[in-house]
Amino acid sequence: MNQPVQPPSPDELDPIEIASRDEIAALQLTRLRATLERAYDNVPHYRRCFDKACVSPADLMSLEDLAKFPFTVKDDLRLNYPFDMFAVPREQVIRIHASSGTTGIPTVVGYTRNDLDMWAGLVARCLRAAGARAGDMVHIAYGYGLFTGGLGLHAGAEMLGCTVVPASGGFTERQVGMIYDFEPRVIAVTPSYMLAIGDEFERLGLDPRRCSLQIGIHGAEPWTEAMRDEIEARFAMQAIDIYGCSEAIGPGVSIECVESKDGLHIWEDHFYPEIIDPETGTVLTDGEAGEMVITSLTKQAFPIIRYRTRDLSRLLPGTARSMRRMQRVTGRNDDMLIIRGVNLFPPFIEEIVLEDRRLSPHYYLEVRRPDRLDELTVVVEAKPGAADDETRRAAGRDLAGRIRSLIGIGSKVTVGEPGSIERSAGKAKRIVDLRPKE
Ligand code: DLL
Repeated sequence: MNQPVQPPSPDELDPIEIASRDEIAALQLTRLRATLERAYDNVPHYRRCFDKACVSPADLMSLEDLAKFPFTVKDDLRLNYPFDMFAVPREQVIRIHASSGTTGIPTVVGYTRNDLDMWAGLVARCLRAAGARAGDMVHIAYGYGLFTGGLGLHAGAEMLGCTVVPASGGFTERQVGMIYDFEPRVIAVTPSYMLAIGDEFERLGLDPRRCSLQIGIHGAEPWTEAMRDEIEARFAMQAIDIYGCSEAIGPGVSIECVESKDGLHIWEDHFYPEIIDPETGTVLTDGEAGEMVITSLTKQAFPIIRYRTRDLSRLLPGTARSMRRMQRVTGRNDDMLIIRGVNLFPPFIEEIVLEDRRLSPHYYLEVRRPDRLDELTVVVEAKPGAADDETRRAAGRDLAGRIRSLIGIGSKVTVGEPGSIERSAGKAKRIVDLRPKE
């Protein structure tokens, strides 16, 4: 049994978390107008794009009018590298974060003092929704540095009044030692690195189920319900999904509430979410699946208008809070593989791998194109009790069979020995694309 975690009582919440939809919408409209004006008046890129699309902030009469405004994509940030997307003089920017991306030019984001306070407040709200409270110890194993994960969680946990252990990623044996000695109640870490920490517990002869952790705050990469079950079973704790991207702010755009764990409540007083058809850009209605687009409502240094995250999700009505939920991200547009015409995201494979008790959740997908046809190899590890050659071969055959019958594609499967796949201390790399570049 996982340890029960008490959710916050209504009087512990920010009033807006349980405000009426009308109140939320009214606040959003005022803030959205101010954000469009701030962007238009202070960021030449937005002024050019709005002018080109023949829209001005005055055209926003309702929230739906946002659809008239142009999207922002990652390349816009690269073209304005490093600081041209800032809406305040650089001297007022007191923090920079950046993500490296795959193309070389990083995308840079900036924060005023107000932005950092607002962000910390939102992350504190997230931690509270996950069941953390003042006085808890929080072990942070997201990377510190230009990545927003470590410092973002750090400031929020401090604001909530927690004892923060800024462990950062890596040195897994030391992580286990600190968890064992300090007895934190909460850990914040990518789901894949949580599993690596679990493996390390076992390698050291310790039972992760008996450790002090009751709440895991997991995000920064796609993961599945099957992975949640695996983490919760191994650590006897609540594994909570947290979402964010640096362009929107970092971690803290949305999180699941511990009492419902039914999708991630988006903090709609600070972000306006839309789901669009990734092909046409049309705004879809709530409930329909598509690409998440985020507009910031309160950021000063780096207002972001209709940012195409490339994350696939859908918007759902509020439950534990009045703010809408987003469904767990099922994948990223740019992580989609098309194998002989079938669209495939790594989480599909993750679910199938985790059905098999002989296989560990450490895996990646290798794609080659030997004869103009894409070929998929799933590289996965056997669990310690199932590592002999024969069991591994049988598990590989079965996995290939399940992939063929559930997804409809042929694949090769390599089942390696336990520990054979390199662990990442941050976001796991799920795709190794060996196809020739076009
Ligand atoms: O990953 C911020 C973050 C840090 C979120 C810690 C949660 C926890 P970036 O490095 O800019 O920022 O990467 C953002 O990561 O567009 C998604 O593709 C992916 N991502 C983030 N959270 C989740 C999640 C941080 N819960 C990109 N589920 C996003 C699936 C996620 N994917």
